[in-house]
Amino acid sequence: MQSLIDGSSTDQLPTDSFTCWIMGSGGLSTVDLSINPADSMSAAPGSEETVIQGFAGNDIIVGGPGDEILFGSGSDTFAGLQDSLGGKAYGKTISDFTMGQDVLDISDVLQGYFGDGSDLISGGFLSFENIRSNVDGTTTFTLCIDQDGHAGSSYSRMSMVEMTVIGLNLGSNQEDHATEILMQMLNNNELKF
Ligand SMILES: [Ca+2]
Repeated sequence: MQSLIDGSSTDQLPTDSFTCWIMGSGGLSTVDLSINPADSMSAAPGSEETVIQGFAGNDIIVGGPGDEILFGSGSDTFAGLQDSLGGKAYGKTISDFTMGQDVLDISDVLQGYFGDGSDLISGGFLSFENIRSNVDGTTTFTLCIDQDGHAGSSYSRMSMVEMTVIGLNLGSNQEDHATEILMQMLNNNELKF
């Protein structure tokens, strides 16, 4: 950790990080982390993000209130994403969401949703934005959420998490990609709502 000296042209922000290893014994392991990142909101992207990493095995990775990068191996459930909402600098990043393995739990974010998931886009609850294919075959997008959908007026659309996903199969029509992502996640039971 470096010292931050006000007023010097050679100031550098401290760049601490830690890794949280969650080791289970065959079942699910849980951990609740409460993290207050440094107070600067103007630092370069990444420098104020906390990295939370699951271990091999099946973990429930619960985000805290700060800007975080979440990833793990095994079959992981990513939750606690409601803490991304509301003025965070960068929000959450899930860097290795794997189709057929991982689960995104937004059950505590949605308000009053009782559907089967297929109308999450049309109902205005979810939007998949800035979808782009990476050279390594993964897909990256920003998942935005309106907690009570088009019909509710208590919440409006906010960016929730940037996800890089392994194993999506997207067609050639860009306008279909959001629906394709939603349906593939639903078909794999990878969206808990
Ligand atoms: Ca709304």
